[in-house]
Amino acid sequence: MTVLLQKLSECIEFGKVNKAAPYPPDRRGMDGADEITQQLISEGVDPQRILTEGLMPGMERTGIKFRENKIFVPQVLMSAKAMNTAMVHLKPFFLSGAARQKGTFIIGTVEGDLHDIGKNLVSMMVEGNGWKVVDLGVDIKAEKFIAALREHPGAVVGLSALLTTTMMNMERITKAIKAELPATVVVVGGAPVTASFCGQIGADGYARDPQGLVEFLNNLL
Ligand code: B1M
Repeated sequence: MTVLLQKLSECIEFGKVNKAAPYPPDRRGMDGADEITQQLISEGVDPQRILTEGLMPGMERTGIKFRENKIFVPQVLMSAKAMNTAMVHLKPFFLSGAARQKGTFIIGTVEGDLHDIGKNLVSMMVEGNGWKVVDLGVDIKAEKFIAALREHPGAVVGLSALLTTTMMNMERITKAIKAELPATVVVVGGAPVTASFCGQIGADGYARDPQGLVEFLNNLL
């Protein structure tokens, strides 16, 4: 079973979705995340173990390689696709409460900003690391973040911005969230955002990339 979990983590790392998938070429015809996850479930392996010993280590290696520029966006997307395929089989267990997630992370691209490629990558990596992700989408105003927080008390909030103009909206959103729900942890990121900007606007954390965000979130636990 340990061997299968190891194989599953490699499917995530190398983006092997299922047996029929032609990618990556050196794994053509081999079982992918889809088949291996189903096999593990049918053998009675705890879904929590499948997540923490199979999926998460694979996604973590992907995050580290992406940070080190050893792989690029398309490879991360393939890892995320493999991850999502496996999660389809695990979700019923999480929804029924048979398996635990680390916490809830609410993310959105801030008001005025329509860029979502990086935000989606971040969402997938955080989900792949065992967090429940509530992705609000793009052009999100403070009120929508606050409404989501009321629905998911105690969640961490992530704000993404890609424009030097819209990053300014992060301050208003952070302040509005803190005014309503002061204990909320707010983390910011996106190409123009910096750690010093994060400090200036009163956010709690800055992450440069998905792996940095995962590390920030895991440090909160
Ligand atoms: Co626009 N765009 N764009 N764009 N766009 C940029 C950002 C720009 C740098 C291009 C340029 O001029 N060189 C420029 C911004 C300049 C600035 O503000 N200084 C720009 C502009 C000006 C605009 C418009 C204003 C253009 C116009 O209409 N005149 C317009 C704005 C629309 C709006 O948002 N209101 C616009 C529109 C668009 C498209 C719709 C065409 C499209 C977006 C499609 C989409 O997202 N669905 C688009 C794109 C694709 C880009 C570029 C080319 C690529 C952005 C991207 O996806 N990068 C971009 C130029 C560039 O970067 N080369 C550009 C890949 C992605 C993986 O990286 O998003 O940085 P990134 O995410 C990273 C990190 O930043 C981090 O992790 C991710 C993965 O590593 N990260 C977080 C992101 N969010 C995080 C949150 C975290 C932590 C980490 O914690 C919460």
